[in-house]
Amino acid sequence: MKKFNSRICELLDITYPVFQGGMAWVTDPTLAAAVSNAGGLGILSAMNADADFLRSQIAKIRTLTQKPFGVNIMLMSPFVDQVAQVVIDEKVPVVTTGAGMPGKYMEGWTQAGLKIIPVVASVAFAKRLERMGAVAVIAEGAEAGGHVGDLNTMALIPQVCDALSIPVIAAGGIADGRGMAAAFMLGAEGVQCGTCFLVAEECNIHPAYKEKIIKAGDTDTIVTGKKLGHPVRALKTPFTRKFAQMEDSPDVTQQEADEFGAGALRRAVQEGDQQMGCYMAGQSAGLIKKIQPAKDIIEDMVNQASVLLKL
Ligand code: TUI
Repeated sequence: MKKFNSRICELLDITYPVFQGGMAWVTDPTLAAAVSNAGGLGILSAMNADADFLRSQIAKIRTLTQKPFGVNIMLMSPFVDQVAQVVIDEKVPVVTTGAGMPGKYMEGWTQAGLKIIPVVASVAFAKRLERMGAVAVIAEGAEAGGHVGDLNTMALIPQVCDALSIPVIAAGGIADGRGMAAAFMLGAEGVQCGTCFLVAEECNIHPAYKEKIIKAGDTDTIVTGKKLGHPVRALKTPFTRKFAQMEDSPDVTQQEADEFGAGALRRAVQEGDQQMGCYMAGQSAGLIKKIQPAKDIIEDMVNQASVLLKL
């Protein structure tokens, strides 16, 4: 296969410009190392956990791969200050951020020589982070799973590419080589995928979660939390239907919605809870048909994309 014309591969010393998005409760060292060993960038999730948890995850991944890997810092985490220091102490090769503005950490991180790649959902945000020293941005459209912004990938990516000089990685709705090629046509130099890695053999989520992704069709996700809480895309299940009903009710408070949602992702990932689990997934779930090793997911994607892009 010919090489992708991507600054991302040179910048990060990876073979393929394919990131596995950091997903709370999902991306453990086994999955992230499998992706990095296959030539992509595996990304651990600092999620809502403390410094000790992240330190142990980093120690473990270092036993599983010699290749670069990333850590995703979820900026709404109550432990964000702690984990922001851990990535410096551990000299993590790449740090991605999500669900907020990493502004107050940027100076410390860039002075420590870390490569910071924030997730952005708008042009204004992307420009600010370029000025603050981000080496690239991940522009994520609302087709993505989990916490989402307003704009869709098709409109967001070219506008962010036009506004920045640093490379842009596209995310949201990309699960095969067609999506990857389309992202490159829009100006992206890499892709980040989450949903398609949920069904990787090395992904240690409950089998019921994988089965739901494989069975999902095009219209089987919904965004809840637009009125109460934070917008989150997940599979339509009893949990999301109940959450949507609560949002429509004038009597339900933000606190009640938060309490209802607390722990719902963990219940899906670890217990396969059919009633009270929140199965976060992107609109690309309808494209995903089988469980396969992370290496095959990546190679199928880059092979198809390189044919389409005539590389
Ligand atoms: O962060 C994500 N996806 C996530 S985080 C998460 S954990 C969670 N669980 C329940 C409720 C909320 C979060 C699950 N999935 N993706 C990266 C991402 N970041 N997508 C969109 C954004 C984003 C949106 C707005 C980044 C910055 C932003 O700035 C707006 C502002 O002014 O803060």
